[in-house]
Parts: sequence; structure tokens; C-alpha cells
Amino acid sequence: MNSQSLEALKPPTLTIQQHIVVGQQRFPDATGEFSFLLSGLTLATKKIQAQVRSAGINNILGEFGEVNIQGESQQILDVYSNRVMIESLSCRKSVGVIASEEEDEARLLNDSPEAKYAVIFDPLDGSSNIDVNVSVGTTFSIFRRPDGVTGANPNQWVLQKGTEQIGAGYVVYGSSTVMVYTVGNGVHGFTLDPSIGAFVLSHENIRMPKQGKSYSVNEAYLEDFPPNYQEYINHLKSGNAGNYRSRYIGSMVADFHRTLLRGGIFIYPPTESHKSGKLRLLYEANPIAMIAEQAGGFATNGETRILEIDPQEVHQRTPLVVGSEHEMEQFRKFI
Ligand code: AHM
Ligand code: MG
Repeated sequence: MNSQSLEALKPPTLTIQQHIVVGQQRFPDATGEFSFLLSGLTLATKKIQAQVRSAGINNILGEFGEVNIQGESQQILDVYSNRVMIESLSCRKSVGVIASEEEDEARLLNDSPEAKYAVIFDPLDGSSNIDVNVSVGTTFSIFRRPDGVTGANPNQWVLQKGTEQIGAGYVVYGSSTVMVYTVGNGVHGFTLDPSIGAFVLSHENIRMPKQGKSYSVNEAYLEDFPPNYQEYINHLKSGNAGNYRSRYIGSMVADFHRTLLRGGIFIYPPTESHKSGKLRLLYEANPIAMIAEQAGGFATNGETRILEIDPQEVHQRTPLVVGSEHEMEQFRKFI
């Protein structure tokens, strides 16, 4: 092959595994266990996306017939995705504890001295959208096992402030499958290349635009929002804040992914029916907040920085307001 025909080939790609290994070289004492853990997550999400993509033809759409601890009806794909995440992480001896939206409590996988990490996830966020072919996602958050904590109380591994996360990310199963992650050194996005079955670097060092053009909130509940949220949203609609448009998918990962790349603000306030908000702190708000802050944005529950909330329960809910620097500054003036 001459150099001209080489030029015609696709440019060399950096896979997520290569990216993780290169990142790990910054830490001379790293054992590779953390990289192996992350590769478990990429493997699981590749399996999940394969099922999501073919759900309509494999007859696996619809409800599983059970209700999770939060009283929500589980979809078949929720249950499948949860199993895949747990199986993939169980093979990693470094993972001691997992917690999931679909599990009642934090669960001990391995209490050996090698078990250094807890992984918390929502295996399939927005799953009620699957039947109508709307984007869904997986979110994950990783903590180090706190000093002196044993396997006797798995909750202690996961009830940590978001500032203690050592890694976080999500995968959005949209028009393509994209994984976005951070280990506290910037935010990077990878698109699944189906021809090689690997996530390849497509969005290096993502920075959230300082200001965006859209806001994202379920306005059907506007009357149920606290007055200051209503005032802020009406301010955005008035035109006095600029020309904003409304964008709401109803899948947090997809709504946030757009906000990350295009800027703007995503809001899930407290409502009459969900007085503490609907979204869950540990596996929805925390990973999104870490990504947002690493990309130059900010996330709050309306009073406190999301990452500084001291969690009391695995499935604790929180209001979530996350977005670009400009919109978050404006929002602050209303609270
Ligand atoms: P889920 O974890 O049960 O899928 O629910 C979370 C989803 C989020 O993805 C989304 O932001 C929100 O629920 C939408 O809620 P609503 O329909 O009340 O606007
Ligand atoms: Mg969810």
C-alpha cells in the first residue's frame, strides 16, 4: 500500500481503552485496576446499547411486571441493563459495592482487600421512552472505599458527597451511542464505532459554552414549581434574557448531553408531587454535576451545590438545576 492510499483511509482513532491507559500513565503508582473497572463499564454499555437498538425486533419492549423500590414499574430493558452492569462489574475484583436505581439497597460484591471502589449507576435512565424510540442513557458514579469501612455496611461506601467522586459519566443511546466521562481531569466524549465495536474519541476536552440558547424543563408542571422557579422560567420566556427556545426530551441524559454541548440550562425543580425533586442524587445528579463542573458549568439543588450535598439514603431525590456559567449566574439571582 502506498502512502496515497493510506491517506484515503480513516484517520487513526483513539479508543476509550487507549485513552484510559494514556490517562493512567500520569499516575506512576497506578495498578491498572481502575482502568479495568472503566473497561467493565464500557463493555456493559456496549451490551446494553445492542439490546436497546434491537429491542423492537427482539420482543423485549414493555414492562417487566415488577415495581422497583421507588414504586416505578420496571421495563424489561431496565432489568436486563441492571443485570449486565452488575455482571460486568462483578468480574472486576476492585469493585466492592454497587448501588443501582433498580436495586433496593447498596449491594456488597466483594469484601477482599482488593475491593477499593464503589460504583453507583442508573442502568437505563428514561426507560419509559424506549417504546417510542426516544434516546435513553446510563449514568455512573465511582467512589473510593472510605478508610476503615468494611463490607458489613455497604451503604457507607456509597453515602459520600459528590465531591468525593473519582470518576463519573454517562452513555447516551441516541442517534449514535456516545460515552462521556471524567476522572477529574476534563471531560471527554467517545462515539461507538459499530464497524470496530469500540468507543473512539470524538469530543476531546469538552467545554460547556458559557451561554446557550435553550432551556430544558417540563413546563407542564410550571404551576407546581416554587414561585422563584416560575419567575426564572417566565424571565427566560419574556425575551428580556435573550431569545431562548425550549427543548425537553424527558430523558435526563439526552437533555443534559445537549446542554453540555450547546450550553443553556436543564431544570428539574421541586414540584407538588415530588417535593424534593424527582431525580436521584447519587446516580443521576452527582455524575451529571461532576461532568458539568469539569466542563466549566455548575449544578445546584437551588440552595446547595449538588456535589456538596451529604447523602442520607441511596435513593435520595434532589431538585437539579445544571447548566452554563451565564444561565447559572442568572438563575442564582432568582433564588
Ligand atoms: P427514570 O429514572 O425512572 O427513567 O426517571 C428519570 C427521568 C429522567 O430521565 C427525566 O429527566 C425525568 O425522568 C423526566 O420526568 P418527567 O416526565 O416528570 O418530566
Ligand atoms: Mg433514572
